[in-house]
Amino acid sequence: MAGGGSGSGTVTGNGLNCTLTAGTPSGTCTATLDQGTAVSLTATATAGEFTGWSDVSCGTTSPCAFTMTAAKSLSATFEPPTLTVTTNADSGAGSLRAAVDQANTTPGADTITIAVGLSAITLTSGQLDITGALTIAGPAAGQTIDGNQNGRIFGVTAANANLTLENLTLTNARTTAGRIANDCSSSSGQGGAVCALGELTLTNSTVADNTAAATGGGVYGHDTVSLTSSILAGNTTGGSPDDCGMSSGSATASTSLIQATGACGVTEGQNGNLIGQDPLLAALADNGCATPSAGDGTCVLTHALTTGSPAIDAGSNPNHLTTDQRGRPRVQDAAVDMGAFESTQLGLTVTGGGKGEGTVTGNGLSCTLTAGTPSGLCTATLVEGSAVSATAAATTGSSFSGWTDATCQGTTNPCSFNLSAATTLTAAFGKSQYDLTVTGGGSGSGTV
Ligand SMILES: [Ca+2]
Ligand SMILES: [Ca+2]
Repeated sequence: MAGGGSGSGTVTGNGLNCTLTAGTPSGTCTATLDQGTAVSLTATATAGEFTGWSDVSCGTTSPCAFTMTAAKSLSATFEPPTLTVTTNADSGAGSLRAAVDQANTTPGADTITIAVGLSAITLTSGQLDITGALTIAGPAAGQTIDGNQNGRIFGVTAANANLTLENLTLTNARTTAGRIANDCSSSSGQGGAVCALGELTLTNSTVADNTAAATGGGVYGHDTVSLTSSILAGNTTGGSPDDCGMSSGSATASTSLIQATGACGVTEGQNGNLIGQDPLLAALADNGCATPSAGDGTCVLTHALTTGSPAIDAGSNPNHLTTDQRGRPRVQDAAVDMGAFESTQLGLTVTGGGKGEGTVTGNGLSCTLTAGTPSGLCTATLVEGSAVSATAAATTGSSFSGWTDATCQGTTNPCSFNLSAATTLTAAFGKSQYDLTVTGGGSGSGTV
């Protein structure tokens, strides 16, 4: 017998009692049988599922039955259990904590996927210990994991374990203990959101607004830390910016942004990295999503990129994700954005009306309208959801007649709204009008 797949199981029958663990056989995996023996082999998954025999005549049928007519080698493939998070509860069936526990006790590498339609997962009973090889990702959408100011989010507590995070936001985690060398248990304080004794890989993820008491406000690595198209920003230690720390060595990063300078030894400009720049993340909020929660209609909470963020269109998409963590298209505008959130750029355009002259300013606009003809900065590109505040002001000799578009009407300034689609504003200015009166003097008569 031989094995395939990354799961585990047993094959029994005709004297065989073979255990297959991630493709490696142990136990009694060979039997010597007489010509013409009727063989019947049963495959049983230890965890996960049996996905088939190498012998096409048996396919996925168990037991696999055949007659010995020659030496025969057969392999059985087992895949690990599918671990899907179906609730945003801290613990219990379908929770991320339960999935991590199952991954830890299942031999071999595991992948946890998170169902769509969950609002943020908020941890209320402390960090999730990782003791094996684990990937946490969303099948179609990512997720936000909120540390609730109540401990770290992930502790990779075994040096031979590793953790890969894809399309996730980690926020609001806080450690309060001091640094303990080579310890990522909840007793130690290095790494506000993640402390990893083993390898840590972040792809298309955002780690923001976490706090460590010791060092590495966002993440702390003892082995290797690899960042791809990810954002570490707004994380602190002792009130000072501190996004990334390592016990030794340096992180590898590409198309990633780390706000704190010097973090993890990554330098500005290499591999498309942006170091020491503010990604202009908005506060954690419901920024809409493709699949709101069936329960209360809310969406996963996200840190939106705001207008002018250097992370916009500066990322990469190594896993060919089709959606961001809101379930919106992962690639919008020129390229994928860094981090877990993909922004949508919308145009804001100003046109004029009337015979007079005036200006419209705000949100990067500096537009002059002369008898309805625009000049200057009359278009701006803003992130969807931006708060627009545009002010119309007449120049001397003109008066503001009002906004005359679908979004704003009347003479109220500023014209304020949240940008949800490409929008054109129209400001009308009239020429001032003055009374000219002629009166007469003397006792004669004439014309003017
Ligand atoms: Ca495992
Ligand atoms: Ca983009």
